[in-house]
Amino acid sequence: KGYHVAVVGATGAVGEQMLQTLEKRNFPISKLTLLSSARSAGTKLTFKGEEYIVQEATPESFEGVQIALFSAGGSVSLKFAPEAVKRGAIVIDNTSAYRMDENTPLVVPEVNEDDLKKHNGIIANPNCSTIQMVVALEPLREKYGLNKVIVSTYQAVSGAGVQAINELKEQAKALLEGEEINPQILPVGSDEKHYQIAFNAIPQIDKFQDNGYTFEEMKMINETKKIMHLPELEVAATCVRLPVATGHSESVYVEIGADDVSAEEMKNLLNDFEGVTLQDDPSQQIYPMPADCVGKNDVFVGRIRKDLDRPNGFHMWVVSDNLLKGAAWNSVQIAESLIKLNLV
Ligand code: 11C
Repeated sequence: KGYHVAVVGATGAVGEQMLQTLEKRNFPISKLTLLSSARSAGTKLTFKGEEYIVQEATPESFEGVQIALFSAGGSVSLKFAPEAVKRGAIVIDNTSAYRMDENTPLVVPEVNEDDLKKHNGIIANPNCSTIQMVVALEPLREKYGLNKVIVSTYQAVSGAGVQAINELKEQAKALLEGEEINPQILPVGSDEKHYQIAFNAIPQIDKFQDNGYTFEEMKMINETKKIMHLPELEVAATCVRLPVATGHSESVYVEIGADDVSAEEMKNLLNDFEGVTLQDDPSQQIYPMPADCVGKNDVFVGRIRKDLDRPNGFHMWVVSDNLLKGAAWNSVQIAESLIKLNLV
């Protein structure tokens, strides 16, 4: 017994991790359909030792599909997610297309699994940098309440896709060999200017909005309020791209609703929370780093300390594999929750 599952965007950086995660979790699949844009159609992929040929997505591709995992860009989701729903599928969409739609739940199972019950066919998977932050914030919200969050991110290039990973590798090699580079992809493929990412830091992820924040920063702000059901929460974000292949890091400053909490209590609280691995022992130089988190599903938290001026202020360092908890694993986890809650 299993479900007819479709993966849309199967050849992308996230699609690859979706297939690996479905395989690792032994997700109950009776039939698997792999879809992509016309450009990648025909690619051969292996799942559980069997070869599959990726097909170009059309409305008819979703005939009989029960669970459709989308990760092929917002325009593909806008075009095909309604077609999949029309044919009876539940869509878990890993793009920003439906995240802020008020009829679409935006879900991180550790935080707001119950929102799945209100779905109308589409469930949105949040932005990677938002997901890892809300997992680290949720135990604090539950116990003390949250007043304010200020986050600065240190994000990996895989968030911008396979081409960005290749751009980092090619630039690093070229620069080490004293050759010229010709940036084409980062910070944003469709923007006018492109900058060196190897041996650099770029304080722009996604396009600038009229308010001076980038779209990535606004995603972190708006999605956090929606997922946590805290429309009044004060949130500010600065998002920066680093020459790291995979694993987003975040420096998070948070003000909670209590003044008398020690760093030790905070560490215990986070340590006990499902989905969090605490790595915090300055005496042994233990703290999370992206290189250690690649391939793991958890959110890693360390460097927890009280603010020196504000009695309710805390600082922490939050790292996770952006392609797993930030994307593929959170999507598959949503699918597992849907099965557990009898919603599929
Ligand atoms: C990045 N966070 O690191 C982006 C990628 O809205 O799902 C994820 C884009 C999204 O570039």
